[in-house]
Amino acid sequence: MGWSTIGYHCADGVATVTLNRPDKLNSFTADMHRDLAGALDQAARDDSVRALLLTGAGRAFCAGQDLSSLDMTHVGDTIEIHYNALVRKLRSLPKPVVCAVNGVAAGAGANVALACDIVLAGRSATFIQAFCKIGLVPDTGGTWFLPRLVGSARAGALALLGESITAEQAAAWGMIWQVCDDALLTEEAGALARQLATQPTKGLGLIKQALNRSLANDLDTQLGVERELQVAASRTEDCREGIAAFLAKRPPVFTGR
Ligand code: T3D
Repeated sequence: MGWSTIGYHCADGVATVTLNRPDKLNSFTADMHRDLAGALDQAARDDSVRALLLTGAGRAFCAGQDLSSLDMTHVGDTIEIHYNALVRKLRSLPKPVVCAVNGVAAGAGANVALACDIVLAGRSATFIQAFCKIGLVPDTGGTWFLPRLVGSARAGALALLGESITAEQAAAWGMIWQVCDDALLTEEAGALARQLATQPTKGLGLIKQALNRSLANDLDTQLGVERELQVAASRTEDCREGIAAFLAKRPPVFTGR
């Protein structure tokens, strides 16, 4: 597929996407954005892919924008075409996205992780809203995700101070799902993604949609959303299989349809 900055590997229903510029801590260039977008599109199209695992090569997850290739004359375009598009792709992918944060996640790198559905981090990983240190504003959804995940007080301090927090702190604050020993991160994140890949994929995609929409809705509107999405879920083959298996007291076999 010719993606020089991204690793892409499919097995057991899981597409593993690896940010692969380890010498520059997997920081984003325009090429890496294009490669990552291509990989996400490929995973979205491929029905045999039923979960996605995003991680980084080497000692970092991602250090955000590659500052040596930042184009100061087209910042708005870069944000819209690359970073905003990436967040939208991750959020709207109708399959679960697990993020394995294997090291430092800084700037847009931290917020890419927060845009994923379930975030695991190695114990030595750190999260840094590095933007304020160079006179920039958190992007890649950071100002939207952070207050919702950790509350305004912590979001404010993280964004204004740009201090590094540990994976354990991030988990304690509800910013991420779990911390794993570094040596076990790949195995545990892989097992989680493989488990998700055996589940009712369409139903999981609809759950993502419901949670995304809830963040902008009042309760009454959201009850309507749940009704709409439950009707869609109830019409899937996997829903029929789940109920039949329960009633027959046997394990379900979900196909993702
Ligand atoms: O238009 C637009 O694109 C705007 C969008 C902006 C989105 C953003 O993400 S802005 C925020 C950009 N990111 C940062 O400000 C973080 C910069 N990096 C760091 O603060 C530190 O590197 C880390 C805290 C992430 C890690 O520190 P440390 O001490 O573990 O590693 P290091 O020695 O600083 O970095 C190792 C190498 O990676 C080094 O290269 P060298 O000297 O070995 O050749 C370093 O320059 C390079 N590197 C790290 N981060 C970046 C980078 N190179 C380019 N861009 C980076 N972001």
